Amino acid sequence: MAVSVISYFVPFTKPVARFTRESGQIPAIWGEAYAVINPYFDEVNSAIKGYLEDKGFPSFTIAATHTYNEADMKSMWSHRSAAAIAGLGTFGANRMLITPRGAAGRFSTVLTAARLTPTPPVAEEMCPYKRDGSCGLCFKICPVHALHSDGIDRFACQAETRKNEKLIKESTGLSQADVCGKCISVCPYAYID
Ligand code: B12
Repeated sequence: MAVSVISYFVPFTKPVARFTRESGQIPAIWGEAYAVINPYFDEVNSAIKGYLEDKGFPSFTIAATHTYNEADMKSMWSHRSAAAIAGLGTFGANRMLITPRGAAGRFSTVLTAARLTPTPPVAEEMCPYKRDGSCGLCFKICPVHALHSDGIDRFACQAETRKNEKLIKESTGLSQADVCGKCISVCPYAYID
């Protein structure tokens, strides 16, 4: 039985985090970061699982991505909700979780029967729009107007990420880079040193 949730964040570097807002080009560097990190999540997760199971605690890993149902565009597991509950950050208006190391990056999760001490949560509201209604840059930059204050059109967002996947494949040969990242790159907290 799972007793603890291990949630962790891998931030992108500053050039990756800021790339899509400084360039009208396709987000190839963002796509590369996304595609490169995915197999590492499998490695890191299996190392965590192996370590805990050697100590007698059954553990279970959850894939970083492509875990969702195409019909409703939802996954059975939300890495960012897990991360929020684990105390890693607060949600931005762009629906990304903002951590003390920024929002540009990726989350993963391991469930374990080990009883672990929780990390103290990030208490401060990071997103300026959520704080006082200012900023809102993420709504303005979305190329397909998918992002609104009351939610996201998941299908419009996915159409954009799939369009970029095709363009990235044609220009760099990289596969499975279905990305965008504009709504993160304009966030004042995309990257935090
Ligand atoms: C399906 C999916 C998509 C779909 C739908 C996106 C959407 N917003 O729903 C598409 C293909 C469009 C997409 C696009 C993108 N995605 Co995406 N996607 C996922 C995936 C696989 C599942 C999300 C999901 O369905 N979860 C289940 C639903 C029920 O939960 P949820 O969407 O997280 O929303 C819940 C929370 O917001 C929660 N909530 C709201 N407020 C609060 C407050 C508190 C305190 C708590 C606890 C919870 C909570 O309530 C919501 C409903 O239950 C996750 C990986 C994963 N398994 O988590 C990545 C993930 C969400 N994607 C990610 C990224 C980076 C992107 C893109 C930037 C594309 C890219 N890689 O370049 C865009 C950004 C779109 C956006 N602004 O949201 C990252 C987010 C990283 C971050 N910093 O938060 C994730 C976590 C992948 C990862 N392993 O890191 N994605």
